[in-house]
Amino acid sequence: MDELCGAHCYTIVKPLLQYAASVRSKEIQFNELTAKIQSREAIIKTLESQLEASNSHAKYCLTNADLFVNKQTLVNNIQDLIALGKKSKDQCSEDFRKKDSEILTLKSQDIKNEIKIKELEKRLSEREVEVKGPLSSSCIGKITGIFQIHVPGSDPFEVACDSSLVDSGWTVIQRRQDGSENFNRSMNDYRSGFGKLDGEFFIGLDKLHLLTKSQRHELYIYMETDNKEVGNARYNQFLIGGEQQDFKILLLGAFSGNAGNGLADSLNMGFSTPDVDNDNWWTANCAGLANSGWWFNNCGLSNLNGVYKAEDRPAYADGVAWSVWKYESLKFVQIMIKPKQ
Ligand SMILES: [Ca+2]
Repeated sequence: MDELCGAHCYTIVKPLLQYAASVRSKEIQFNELTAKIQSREAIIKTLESQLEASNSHAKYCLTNADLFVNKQTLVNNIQDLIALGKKSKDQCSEDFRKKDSEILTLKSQDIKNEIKIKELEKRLSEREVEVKGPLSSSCIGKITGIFQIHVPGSDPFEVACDSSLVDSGWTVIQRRQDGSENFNRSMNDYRSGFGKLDGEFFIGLDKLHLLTKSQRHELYIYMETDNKEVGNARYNQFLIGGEQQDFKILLLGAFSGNAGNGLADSLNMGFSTPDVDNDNWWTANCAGLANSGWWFNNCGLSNLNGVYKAEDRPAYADGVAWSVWKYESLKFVQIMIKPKQ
């Protein structure tokens, strides 16, 4: 080059040539570097690919593991349930045994309680007797109303007490007031009694016998006419015999009152009904003619169980009669007894 260019040329060209040589060297270096980079990039891609593959595998493995865990959990749960079921069954049997035992205990307790209740009721009843005294045998001390009394020879029974019509303590044995009750009845009905204690009724010959036999009684008959006239007949003794004596009036004692002694010929007479003739009329039955039950003689001066006459009240043979006082069928009658004090 020195020969071709001489000194002058050399001075100019030499730096250019040196530069070109330098550029070539750089190009080589660049190419080498580029190749290196490409190689690295290829490696990176391979690695990335491997990594992805690895991730995918890991995921698959993870899913399987999860499934395994889930399956195991399910198996465990089922085993738990089976165990629980078995335990429950055993527990239930045990519970049933316990319940049976408890029921038996309760039943036993219940029986004990029942006995205790009965004992307490008995003591309460005794206490009531202590406080109130024994069940009353009459209406003495009672206000007007329905009360239970006890008379020897009978279970306690209810009676109508009247403490307002005359004075206090009367036991009502018969009442007529509106014709609501039929008094044309058999001896059986008159023996056991009929009607309503707060309305029209007859107490019954059996009770009347027991009451008047239990202690000495007096008799009061209260009567009202259609014109509101008031009559009374009072007897200071009253005793009715038993069935074997045909429920005969055994005692009447002394009479007092403004209505006359309508029972004068009934003393010592048995009770007659349409089906049982105990009267003194040999050829007929007064009770059958009067459609009533009463202590008829031949036939007599009274018939307070006669047929109730609602409007027209002449004293027909079968009316509610106390003929020694009024010759008409009465509007209101109340027959009462009271122990003598
Ligand atoms: Ca007769």
